[in-house]
Amino acid sequence: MERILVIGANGQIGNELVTALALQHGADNVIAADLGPRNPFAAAHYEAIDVLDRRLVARIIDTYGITQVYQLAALLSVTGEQAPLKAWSLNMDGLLNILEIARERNAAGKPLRVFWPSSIAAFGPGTPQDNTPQQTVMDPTTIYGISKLAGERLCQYYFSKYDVDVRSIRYPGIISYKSPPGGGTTDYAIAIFHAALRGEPYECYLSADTALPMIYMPDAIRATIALMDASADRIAVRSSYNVAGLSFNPAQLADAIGRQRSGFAITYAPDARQEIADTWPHSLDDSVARSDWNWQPRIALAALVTDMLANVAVVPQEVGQAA
Ligand code: AKB
Repeated sequence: MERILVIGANGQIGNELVTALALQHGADNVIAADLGPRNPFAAAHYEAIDVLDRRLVARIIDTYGITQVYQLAALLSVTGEQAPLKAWSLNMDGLLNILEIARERNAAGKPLRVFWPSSIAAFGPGTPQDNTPQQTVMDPTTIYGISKLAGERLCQYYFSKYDVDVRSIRYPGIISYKSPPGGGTTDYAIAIFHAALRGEPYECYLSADTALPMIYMPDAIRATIALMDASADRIAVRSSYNVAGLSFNPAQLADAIGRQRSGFAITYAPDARQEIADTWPHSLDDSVARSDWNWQPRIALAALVTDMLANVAVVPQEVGQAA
């Protein structure tokens, strides 16, 4: 029986992951944790903890007899640029704390399986942008991307040196409707739906032809859980796996929305986020994830648009703007 701790549970991924894990393992076996007060999760347990407090995290892990930790707490690409030192400290020390706890537990014969999210932000201007391979040049330009690349190397290091069973995905931009994203470059692909539902035109902060890899939340959750459920001998990559969902640019997304919401209009006013997006891949080669643990995306663009339009709540202000 697994006992699972999700740190960063109030965030965009954490919120939906907790629900999915509670369905799979039973609500009593999932402990949601974050800085703030509890969200109304399906999980039976909630702990207010700071991932930077290693002693407290270790105590929670012992108290609940945790066997798997998902460490999701992080600052993303846009908010990271606004507070680079805070982003570095949270993104790196948060991961290191969990890896160190896992190392100690391995030594004590109480292994802990760890999930940690990397990102397409770990790539950079020297990376081939089309069908970006699993192994390639990685020269990130944002503090977020640098922390993701360093984190990938830490994951590989703790696996090679201490046999820590750590697993990771390089998430594309994640599109979802249940909770807003928090300060990413790919957030336009959510904000655009809110504008469409308000019946307003959308002013996009990226240019019309800026293609980026994206994934719909149900696919992202499926990939995450499939990777964590795979037997260890299937996991050949201990840094982080490329996982692709779909790939499109703002003009293609606006066109797909326009087919289902006639009259929808988009304008373009690229800002500083354009410079970040210009260094990221257009699309990913995820053949290694497909062959290692049978990854297959399910949701195509038209179906994603239908589902988002049916489920996004109409909110008064746009989400996904840089603060
Ligand atoms: C961001 O835009 O910063 C994130 C990411 C791609 O990791 N969504």
